[in-house]
Amino acid sequence: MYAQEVKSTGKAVKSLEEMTPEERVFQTRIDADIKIEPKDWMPEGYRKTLVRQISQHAHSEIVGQLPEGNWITRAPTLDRKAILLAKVQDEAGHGLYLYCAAETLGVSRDQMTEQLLAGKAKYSSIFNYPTLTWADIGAIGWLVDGAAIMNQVPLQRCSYGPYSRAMIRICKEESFHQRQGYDIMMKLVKGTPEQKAMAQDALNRWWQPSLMMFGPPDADSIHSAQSMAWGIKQNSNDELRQKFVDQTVPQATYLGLTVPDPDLKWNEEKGGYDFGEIDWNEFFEVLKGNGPCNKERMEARRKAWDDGAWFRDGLMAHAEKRAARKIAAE
Ligand code: FAQ
Repeated sequence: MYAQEVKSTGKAVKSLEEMTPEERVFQTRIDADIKIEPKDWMPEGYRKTLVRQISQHAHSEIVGQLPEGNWITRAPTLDRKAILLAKVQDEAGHGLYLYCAAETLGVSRDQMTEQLLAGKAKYSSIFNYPTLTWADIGAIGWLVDGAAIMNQVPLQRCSYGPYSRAMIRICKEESFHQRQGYDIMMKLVKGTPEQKAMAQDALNRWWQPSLMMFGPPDADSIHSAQSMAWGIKQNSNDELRQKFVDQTVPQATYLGLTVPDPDLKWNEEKGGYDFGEIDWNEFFEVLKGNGPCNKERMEARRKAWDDGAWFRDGLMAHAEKRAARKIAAE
């Protein structure tokens, strides 16, 4: 259905008539909601788009451990520490499922990591912001995981089988992440005036960056039309952003917090909130590497890669020895 709608916008998407016979069979399969599996024929552009998106998604999960990792040693109670540890470990796991899904497209994890470290692959803009207080951990769970779920639930229906299956498991875990973040916020708003102020301050700083997670406005989204025609994306960036705002504003009200947007207003006619202009200049600066923590995040990843070299070498040597022993025994 989307393929048809998007094709009508005429944005870099071939009509069925313009396709080669192989492309036509492929597109017809997607339009019939039949999953594409690794050994199936696929257009090179489809493969490249998936490698780009899945690897960026994987890098985001891995880099996304850093802002919260910053608070593991300073969590206010033993329970909060255990919960945060489990959440950060989940994110490592998500990164691994996603790297595995991308590997089915013929790219190795080492290649993907090299692309990240060379600045050729991106990770989500959101992880370039600092976690200054404990309330930021609540705000990340509530808003960042909330935005991630809004974006990822439709990805469970992605046309590429391995990605869609990875997303099913990831979404289950993200729901727990979102609940734990909201729970932190609940505790803070019921605490002292200083704690409530801390929660408000975190919302003030994380609101706009969370809205940016959905990507540039539809008019500037270079990949959306083709990705929607291929059933990789099910919704446009603006559609998901709107759904996120509509879902999250009542949650802020329940917390007794104020969304930092003077233009936020319920629009009866559209059945959703109108909201103020997002600072897209800031978004593109963060993408260019000029966000508050870009350098720190990349340094951490580079150090982890370099420090892990001996371990990767050890694993390879062990695998080679086992393979040689197996051949000798045959
Ligand atoms: N940050 O044409 P579009 C998480 C880039 S996981 C950085 O609209 P597309 C879990 C985009 O890559 C969060 N770059 O692109 C967690 C493209 O540049 P390129 C990650 C961005 O792909 C929670 C250019 O702008 N989630 O949070 C961003 O159709 C808590 C033009 O954009 C995913 O990756 C951005 N926000 O749509 C972990 C979900 N937005 O590649 C720890 C999967 C756009 O040509 C703690 N990805 N760009 O150089 C997607 O759904 C899509 O890729 C979008 C972007 C929606 C992100």
